[in-house]
Amino acid sequence: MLIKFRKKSDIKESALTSESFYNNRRTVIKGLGLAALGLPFANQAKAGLFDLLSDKKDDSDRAASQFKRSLLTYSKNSSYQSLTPLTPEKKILQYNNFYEFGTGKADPFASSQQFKVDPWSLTIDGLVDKPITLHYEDLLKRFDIEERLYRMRCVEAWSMNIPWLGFTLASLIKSVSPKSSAKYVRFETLYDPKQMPGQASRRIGGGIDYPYVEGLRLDEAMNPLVMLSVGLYGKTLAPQNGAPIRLVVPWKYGFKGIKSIVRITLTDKAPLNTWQQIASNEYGFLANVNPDVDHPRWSQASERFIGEGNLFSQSRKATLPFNGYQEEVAELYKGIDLRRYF
Ligand SMILES: Nc1nc2c(c(=O)[nH]1)N[C@H]1C(S)=C(S)[C@@H](COP(=O)(O)O)O[C@H]1N2
Ligand SMILES: [Mo]
Repeated sequence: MLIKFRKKSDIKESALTSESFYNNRRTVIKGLGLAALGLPFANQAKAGLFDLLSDKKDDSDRAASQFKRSLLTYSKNSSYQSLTPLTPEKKILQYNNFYEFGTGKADPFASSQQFKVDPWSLTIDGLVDKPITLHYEDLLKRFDIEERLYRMRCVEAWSMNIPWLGFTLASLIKSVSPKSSAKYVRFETLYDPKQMPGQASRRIGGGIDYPYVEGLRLDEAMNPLVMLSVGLYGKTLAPQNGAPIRLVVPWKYGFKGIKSIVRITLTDKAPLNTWQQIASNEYGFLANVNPDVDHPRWSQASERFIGEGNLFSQSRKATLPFNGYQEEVAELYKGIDLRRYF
């Protein structure tokens, strides 16, 4: 994906490039290289790739060194249970974008298994009457956790169906009593270069200025589809998926789903989100899934669905307006030119 990052002009050329054979080949080479050196995560990096190519079964060595996920108690939200087929758990865990842990799809799994999520503090502040800081236990206990099956569509034109566990962002925002001047919500990922190799090195982290930032309009944030997720497939999140808490906005491109959040700030100005900052001609603020507006370097009309089967047997399907959530959200964008505000 991103190889060398020196100047801003390089970033525009190669940032968030469609995952490609080039990228996969590079991962193979890297995986084998690590194995040859006998580095601790060599097997993980290599296994992650082999799994994608061959659907190989888990090996217990690797399982033992993995981050431990706990079972969660939750209810199934009956309005969002019918999505099929689900993406296999293993692929959700091993094919990721989380540049703080490296830009390759297998990097986040390979280099995040020692990530510390407890203790954790999430602060909600800004234009609110009752700012609060939630600790790790509060994230899992303060709100009733429900399961919803959602489509996820990455801007790179691949997609997954994921059984998320979490609660609505609206319930959290209501609990802090927003002031009438609040118009936007700004989200920020943990900044901890000691734990996140991509923050310590611009090469590893794809040339991004960290911390990763995202944003929503307040009315978007209050839409009942928007979740703060604390888990998937019945268990707490793994680091590579954004443990302990990440955003899920199913009608927007995946990069809006900011991971490992430490701060949520209500503001009166639109936050400059990370990918817009890197290449505003390619990635906007709204970032609604839209098959009619192509990325400058590739079509957004269809997507590769990651399901059972390997890289070579996965098929393409048509991309849906608002990723299939048109009925719930089209109203939010009435009168807005979605070609201009992409
Ligand atoms: N902090 C942070 N959040 C992030 C990213 C990232 O690099 N850093 N990548 C985004 C992108 S591009 C996508 S597609 C999704 C991927 O989520 P997943 O790996 O859990 O499927 O996370 C998003 N959230
Ligand atoms: Mo993405």
